[in-house]
Amino acid sequence: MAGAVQIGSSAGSRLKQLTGIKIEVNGQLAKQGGCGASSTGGKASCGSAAGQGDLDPEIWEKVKNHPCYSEEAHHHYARMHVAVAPACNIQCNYCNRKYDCSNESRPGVVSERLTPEQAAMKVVAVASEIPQMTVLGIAGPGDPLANPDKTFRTFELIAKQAPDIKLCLSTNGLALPDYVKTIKDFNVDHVTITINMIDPAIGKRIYPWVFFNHKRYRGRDAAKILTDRQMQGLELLTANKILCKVNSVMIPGINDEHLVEVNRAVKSRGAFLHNIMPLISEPEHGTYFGLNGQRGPSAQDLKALQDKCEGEMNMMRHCRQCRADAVGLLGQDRSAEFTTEKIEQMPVVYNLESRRNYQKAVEEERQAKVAAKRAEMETLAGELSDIKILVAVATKGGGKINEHFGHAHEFQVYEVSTAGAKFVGHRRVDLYCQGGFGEEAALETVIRAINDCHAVFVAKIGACPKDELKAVGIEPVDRYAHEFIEKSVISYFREYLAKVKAGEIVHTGRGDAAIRQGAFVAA
Ligand code: CLF
Ligand code: SF4
Repeated sequence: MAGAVQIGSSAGSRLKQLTGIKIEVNGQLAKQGGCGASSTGGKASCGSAAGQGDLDPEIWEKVKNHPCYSEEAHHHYARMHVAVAPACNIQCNYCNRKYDCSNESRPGVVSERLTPEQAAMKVVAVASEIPQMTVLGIAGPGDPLANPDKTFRTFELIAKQAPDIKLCLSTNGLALPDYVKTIKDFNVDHVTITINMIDPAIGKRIYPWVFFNHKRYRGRDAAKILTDRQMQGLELLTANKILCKVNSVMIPGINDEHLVEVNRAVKSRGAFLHNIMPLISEPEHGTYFGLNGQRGPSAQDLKALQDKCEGEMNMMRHCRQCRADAVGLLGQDRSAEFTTEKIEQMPVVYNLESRRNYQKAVEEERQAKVAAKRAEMETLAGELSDIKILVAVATKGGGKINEHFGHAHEFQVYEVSTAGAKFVGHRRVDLYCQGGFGEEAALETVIRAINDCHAVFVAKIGACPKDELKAVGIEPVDRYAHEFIEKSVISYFREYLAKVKAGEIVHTGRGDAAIRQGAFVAA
């Protein structure tokens, strides 16, 4: 039985090698089991922004510029997906074939399905235009391993034409054990498996059927086959030193409590990162869950579960549930700029040297950001307090507060305490500024989305939204415009703490916030 598989001592030491890294907390190096999780609540990214620490150089090379495997990298580096895999071998109750795979995408039809040749052409065109695009993923719209010929032909072409791009795939895991060797042979360094349960009794409420060995299985039998294959696939990936991230969809009342057990099971089998995502279940998507009133979690529910699972294993909290044809920084989808028709008109010059130079400049900025954060943390040295606050930040990337309130499609959320600043999620919102004036209805959605935050950091904000935010107890902060996020929020927190100590303000907790489901916000 999959749940009873024990990890041997050699696998255990492999796991330690994969996850045993040093991270920086309060300017000091502390040994931690996971990729950045700190028991004090501080957080460094996978491998740490400061450098590789004692992370195996091979692993460091794989994670340092991957926007999904490193929270810190996602501020600077982009990914793209190519939609070459239409078929699927299972049915999830949160998926409607008309839409992108919910495992790796927010709902929204894939604009174009591509042949491997078209996909390779698109990757080269995007890489020429977006030098920070470092990772190519195949994530649907079905399951890449249910479409093996198209998936591996695409990887083959890209490896030849754009050799500096890292290859990534996301699968439901059913076919995975049969393809681990092929994945390794094609130099695919990163694999995501979506694992929502390890108990078939729970699984049968999520998966009505799986198609395996030319036969359709239903109910408990289907879920048992799926979980066994997922665990076997994960163990094989670990044994072959292929980095594996596990995605789980949090479905309140079905697998929410169970995901703690899933976390333990995947951690013990060597998964590098665990990404718990909220269920997307709007009725208009036509999914079984959507049509039957199954709700998704609130922001507080999701954070509480992620916090509970954050032990030795790092939790991914910056996932944007991307489309299967997404392009750009996470949270900034540029796929509409790269349709096949537009690409055919583009002058494509793939210049490896200029890509390297661009990435060198990004590295320098990353180091400057770390130095600024470290210096700010020193000003908190010796402070003792249990107070933790959440703050929302408007950013266009680069780790800076560089977006206007009215232009933000999303806000990044940081938890700040005497242990430092920790990225804990993002909230999609409607654009407030619509054609030069503020949209009142949009402001309400912004407030609902960041209602658990004490402050919102922006590059600029108008007088009207400023007053309305203040009225609901969220402080608009624009004095750190264009500065580094973490340094700024730590500085704000130091002042906040000083005011609490001086009796100028009383610290009170904030309420819950709504996760906007499946939002696609057109500019
Ligand atoms: Fe794509 Fe997934 Fe690779 Fe990233 S996405 S295949 S690991 S390159 Fe990333 Fe998008 Fe979340 Fe996926 S933010 S949905 S975790
Ligand atoms: Fe849909 Fe992906 Fe599930 Fe297949 S694995 S049913 S494509 S969500």
